[in-house]
Amino acid sequence: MDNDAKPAVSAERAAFYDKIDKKNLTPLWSVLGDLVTPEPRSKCQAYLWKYADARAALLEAGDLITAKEAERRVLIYENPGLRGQSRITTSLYAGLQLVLPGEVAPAHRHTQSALRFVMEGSGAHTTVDGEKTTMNVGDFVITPQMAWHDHGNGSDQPMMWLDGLDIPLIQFLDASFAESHPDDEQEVSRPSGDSLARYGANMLPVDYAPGKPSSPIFNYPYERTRESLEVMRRADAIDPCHGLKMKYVNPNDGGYAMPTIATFMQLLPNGLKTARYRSTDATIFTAVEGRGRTTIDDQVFEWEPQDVFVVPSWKWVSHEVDEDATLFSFSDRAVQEKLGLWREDRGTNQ
Ligand code: 1HN
Repeated sequence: MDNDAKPAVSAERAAFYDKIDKKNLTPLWSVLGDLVTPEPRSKCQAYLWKYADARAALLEAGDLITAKEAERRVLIYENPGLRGQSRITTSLYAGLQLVLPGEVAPAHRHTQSALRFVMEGSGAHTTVDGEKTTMNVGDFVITPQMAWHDHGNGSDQPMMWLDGLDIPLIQFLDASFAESHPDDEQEVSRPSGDSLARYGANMLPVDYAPGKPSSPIFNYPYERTRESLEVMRRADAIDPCHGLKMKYVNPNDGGYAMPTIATFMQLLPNGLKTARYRSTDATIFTAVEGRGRTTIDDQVFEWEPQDVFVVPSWKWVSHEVDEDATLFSFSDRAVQEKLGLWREDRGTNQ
């Protein structure tokens, strides 16, 4: 299993393989080394997309198609190692979405879970299961599986956010269901801020019984996240691999906000150079504040706010900053942990 040599193909074996191929049979010994590898060998590549490039292309798309006609006006971040598959990693999808002033992205729902991470603009909204949430830069908003959701922009500025969905995972499982709402915008049935007040104040309604696998909180505002990190830095030792890193949690059970996608925010204080680290969850990062450099194996990627970069499974990663920086990230760690597959290596044995 840990050597790549395949059994030699004699004329007799080749003839046999051809013969059984017609019956849709294949010898395991020809493919075993690619199926069960001693460690992850991903086609996913380390890569960085400059925000300025993606933003300019998306604004151009804004002149070509409306949000309504497109259903969602999004440019997909396609991993260069996985072109044509609408994937940023093998298990996750990411895109940059634009909603122009006055537009509506019509209501629909699907089995795929989605996150929004706001890149630019303020005052646009998304309505999820009857609650309207206003979005501001750095806010992390979730759309749980089969939750009705539509977006609108009543502000006078273009609104752009990073979408993250578990599309490849659901595709792999052949479990995709989707439907359009009869109306472009669903009816609002709960006041704005209701879910945050009810479930996001370190309390829960006394007789509340969680019924769904995702967090009942739809919007985790950046202001609160940032404040937590700022207070923590006064007392906490800075982790050599992560700086100060928090995970977004589901108040029902302390797990991740969604069953398939884990999300994080970390503060890298000015001057920090993190120790190298690797884990089995390929991770998508975007900077909110500050500039820095991330080394992935031997490649160096320089980033600034709103750039998006991806670290493949089991590649060594370290970050370096010359000013305070905050990084949002997401991965399939939520799935891997449930399956007992997630591994990390803090570099201490090398
Ligand atoms: C979706 O529903 C949204 O609601 C964005 O904003 C991107 C990509 C594929 C499938 C559904 C959204 C999507 C999507």
